[in-house]
Amino acid sequence: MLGKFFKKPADDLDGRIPPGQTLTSRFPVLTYGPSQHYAPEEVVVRVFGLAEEQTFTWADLLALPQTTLTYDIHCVTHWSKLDTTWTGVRVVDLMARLQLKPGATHVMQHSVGGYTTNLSLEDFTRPENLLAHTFGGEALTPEHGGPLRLVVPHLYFWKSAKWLTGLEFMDRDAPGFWERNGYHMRGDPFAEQRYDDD
Ligand SMILES: Nc1nc2c(c(=O)[nH]1)N[C@H]1C(S)=C(S)[C@@H](COP(=O)(O)O)O[C@H]1N2
Ligand SMILES: [Mo]
Repeated sequence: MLGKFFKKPADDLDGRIPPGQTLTSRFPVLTYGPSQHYAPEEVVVRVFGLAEEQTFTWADLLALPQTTLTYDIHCVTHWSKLDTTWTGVRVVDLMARLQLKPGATHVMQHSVGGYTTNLSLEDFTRPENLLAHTFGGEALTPEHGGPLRLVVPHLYFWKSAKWLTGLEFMDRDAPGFWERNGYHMRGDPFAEQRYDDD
């Protein structure tokens, strides 16, 4: 069959590119303030708030199951990148080690440098979400959030904190850094939830 030698027709992408987005093959860096630079051995993710307090070091995280997944990412600044491949600990595999307290409905991601971003537990516990340390088979670079970042691909990419240091479980939704500055509380790219009046 000749067909298999041809590239997929462009219309195979139907449904993958959210409204208002343009494809890029580059990987733009978007950071408010400076990139953070530190060694993997310095990584600590602290779980607090409405969960039994726990900390995960780099070694603790590497001892958990490691998963590699490929998916598309979408930035609110109108770029989308298809088929990005990430390796790390699935959020659901981390969650299996946590003890949430009654009433927990949301989580705030905290980063080195003070960046924060909020998610509902429903959005946080999707099976594809990763605490990622590897991108495209290589250690995640500092500019892109290495040694460790979250990746929540079904929402705009500001919902994926780079340089993750904390997961704070909460009994209500609360705005993180960009959400306090006018971005949408949820940020679904397919619904174009860019700003809080969208
Ligand atoms: N700690 C931290 N995480 C962050 C940001 C940031 O400024 N600081 N920017 C967010 C935004 S707006 C986007 S689009 C993505 C960009 O990730 P990238 O630089 O790897 O493309 O990271 C998100 N996570
Ligand atoms: Mo962004």
